[in-house]
Amino acid sequence: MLSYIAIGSNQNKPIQQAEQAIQALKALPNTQLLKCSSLYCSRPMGPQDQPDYINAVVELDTQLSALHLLDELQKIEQSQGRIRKETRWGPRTLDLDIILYADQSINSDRLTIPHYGMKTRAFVLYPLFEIAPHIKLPDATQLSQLIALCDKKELIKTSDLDHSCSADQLNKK
Ligand code: PH2
Ligand code: MG
Ligand code: MG
Repeated sequence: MLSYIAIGSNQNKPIQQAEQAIQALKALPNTQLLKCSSLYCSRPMGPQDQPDYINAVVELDTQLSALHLLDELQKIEQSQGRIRKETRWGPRTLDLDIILYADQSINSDRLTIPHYGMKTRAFVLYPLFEIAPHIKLPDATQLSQLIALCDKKELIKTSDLDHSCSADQLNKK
């Protein structure tokens, strides 16, 4: 099954966290990592008193079920020091979200697929569009339609970070 995973980090060297997560995703059982977007830097959604985020999206081809994949992603989050807190949209060393799993719609206690926020979040849509510009959601919405409606805001590829960027961004390098 093709599945797309959104990676996010804003703690403890986020670029390294994202790169380490990509290596861990490559090593998942019965799974191949087919594509990987650039890393992007963005302002935090939610509480503003937290560092900028690094985000990316990868494409997996996996034989794991969606729930088994979720178990594996949570193991990776934990191995990279994720501590679950009550604060909604608060800082985290690593967040791995299944945004799409084949053409399935899933609504269970543990899993909502497509990911509930993906349709409006630039830091998910643009990295996804980079690696899968022609995909559709289970409800037949084209990704390109969502992109057309979504402001890119201050989403910057980390490879484009330069002297004009904030100290906060440069600290992540
Ligand atoms: N994740 C959050 C909260 N806010 N902001 C950005 N820019 N990127 C994220 O991945 C993100 C966020 C909690 O999951
Ligand atoms: Mg998330
Ligand atoms: Mg999550």
